Amino acid sequence: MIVALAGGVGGAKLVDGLARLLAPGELLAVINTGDDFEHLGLQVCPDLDTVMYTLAGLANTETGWGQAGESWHFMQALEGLGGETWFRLGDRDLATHVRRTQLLADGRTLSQVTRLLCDALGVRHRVVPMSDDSVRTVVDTSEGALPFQHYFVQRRCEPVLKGLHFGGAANAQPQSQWLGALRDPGLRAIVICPSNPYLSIEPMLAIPGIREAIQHAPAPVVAVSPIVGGQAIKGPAAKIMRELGYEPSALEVARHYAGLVDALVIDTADAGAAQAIAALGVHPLVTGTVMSTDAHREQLARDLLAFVDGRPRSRP
Ligand code: FO1
Repeated sequence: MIVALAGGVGGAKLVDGLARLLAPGELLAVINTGDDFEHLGLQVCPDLDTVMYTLAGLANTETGWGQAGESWHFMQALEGLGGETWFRLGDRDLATHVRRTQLLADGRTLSQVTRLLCDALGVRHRVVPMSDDSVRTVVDTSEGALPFQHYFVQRRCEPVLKGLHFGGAANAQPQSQWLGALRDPGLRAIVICPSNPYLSIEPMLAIPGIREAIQHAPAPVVAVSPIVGGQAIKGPAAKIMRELGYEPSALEVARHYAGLVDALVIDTADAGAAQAIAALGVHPLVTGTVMSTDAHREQLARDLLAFVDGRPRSRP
């Protein structure tokens, strides 16, 4: 079993690459829910939806969120009624939020709802939230504390980021399949996908018991750097790293994950950092990590699986 931790568009692409190589029973995609929020009375789960739409072949690859080929009648009509339209909800995407909100209101867990939505969209691989409990990322900025989507979308990440906290994480239980997989002797590897370490992966690690479960897992842990050549492929990772006082580089990502991972996959553009990364006790795996095509997604997944199968865990 491969357990892949992901959030956002970069993570979804690697999950897709892994899903193209692995049978549904061989992959568990665990998704960040810190970005979730209630909006217009709807429960919105952006990272779960990005992965689900990506695996269903419905994702809008230009924006990295929502569905391709959307219509926007709901947004236009809502604007005419004076409603909030800063968070763009396409007509098909809206159906997902309405259906999820209804199923949750009927008492189902987020895991059960996600499975029902995946089944309806023909997604056979397992996609689960990091927890069925509420965890909400709050961004401490120069303008005070902002709920994640207000920072990320409404303010377009402009306020200077001072810090992050994950409301509810301390009382959240890890999703049951995830915890079980981390303890399973048949675990093949844990993959930390090229998502924003601070925004998408940290909320998962903030859930009690998760860091320890990963550290004691009977399999190699490999992360993929979301920073290539000092830049994030998409999203505010580089800006956030600078505002947190870190230089946006693959080496800094290695420092961030050192102690938790056996290896870090870096792009050929960052091959010069390999020695310094190795000096941290993190094995550098240099390959192409920019996934512009489906073939790139599959190739990165293939390189990663070849690496993990050839290398037992080496962390202390
Ligand atoms: N991101 C934006 O920058 N603008 C939007 O209007 C927007 C709408 C949206 C609707 C549904 C959804 O699932 C995601 C949406 N996102 C939007 C992206 C979202 O903020 C991010 O995907 C994650 O929260 C960060 O990875």
